[in-house]
Amino acid sequence: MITIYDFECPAPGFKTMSPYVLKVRIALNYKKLPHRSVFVKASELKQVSEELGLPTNDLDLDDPPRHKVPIIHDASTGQFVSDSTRILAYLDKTYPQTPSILTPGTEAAAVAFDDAVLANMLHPLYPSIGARFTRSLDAEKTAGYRGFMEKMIGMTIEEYLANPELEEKHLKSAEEGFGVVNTIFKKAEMIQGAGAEGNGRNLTFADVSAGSILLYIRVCWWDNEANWKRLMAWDGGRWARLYETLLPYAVVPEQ
Ligand SMILES: N[C@@H](CCC(=O)N[C@@H](CS)C(=O)NCC(=O)O)C(=O)O
Repeated sequence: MITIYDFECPAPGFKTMSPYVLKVRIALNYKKLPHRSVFVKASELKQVSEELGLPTNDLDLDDPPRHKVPIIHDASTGQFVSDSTRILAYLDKTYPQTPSILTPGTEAAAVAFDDAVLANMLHPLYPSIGARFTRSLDAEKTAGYRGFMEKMIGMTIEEYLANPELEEKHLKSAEEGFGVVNTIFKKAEMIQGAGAEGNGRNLTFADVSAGSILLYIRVCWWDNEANWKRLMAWDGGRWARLYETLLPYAVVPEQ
């Protein structure tokens, strides 16, 4: 049995939200590997990790390294593995009878693609998703998050949301950023040949990487249908199709 450590998700109707944990959840469900989830409050992660003896994430090169989610414990090998991309590689290697996601030898390409997704799809939207997520949930549930967001956008959440031109500017630059990643997918599909996009083929690392960001944005905009509908129409509906493909794999199994 594999145990996956995750943050408690405060948005009503959703159980999980971290884009990095979602990458691993998608892989576990896609591979049909039995697993259980342990949910930890973000504010308690360090203390809980130290109590449970979970290692820090060394791959992010933080100085000093920090405890992060996702991290898994695999009872069948006794191993702890941190960092979403390394976990995907571990699952492919340890369970070779399951469909693979990260082709050996393509780790550098995977890291570069992940970086492109974060820079172009997530970062331009941070102020909007952060502000709306924090505004719509009670202060206790988002403790620590408000201060972080306000420092990043340089004003209070209320000031940001009272200024629709600012959010419009961020949505426009996100649309451009999504366009950059759309072009990467399009070129890959041209190389792969006809029928490369869609449900008919196996999931790729790129699907999981970009899709986990979509699932995260959906949770952050949980009460903001208008922005979500707008995003779903970008790039000829590519993101709507990817979201629909990945949604079934984002489930948290009952335990
Ligand atoms: N590169 C890591 C990033 C993990 C990450 O940043 N996780 C966040 C949650 S979304 C976290 O645990 N943050 C705690 C911290 O930064 O102290 C991965 O892909 O797993």
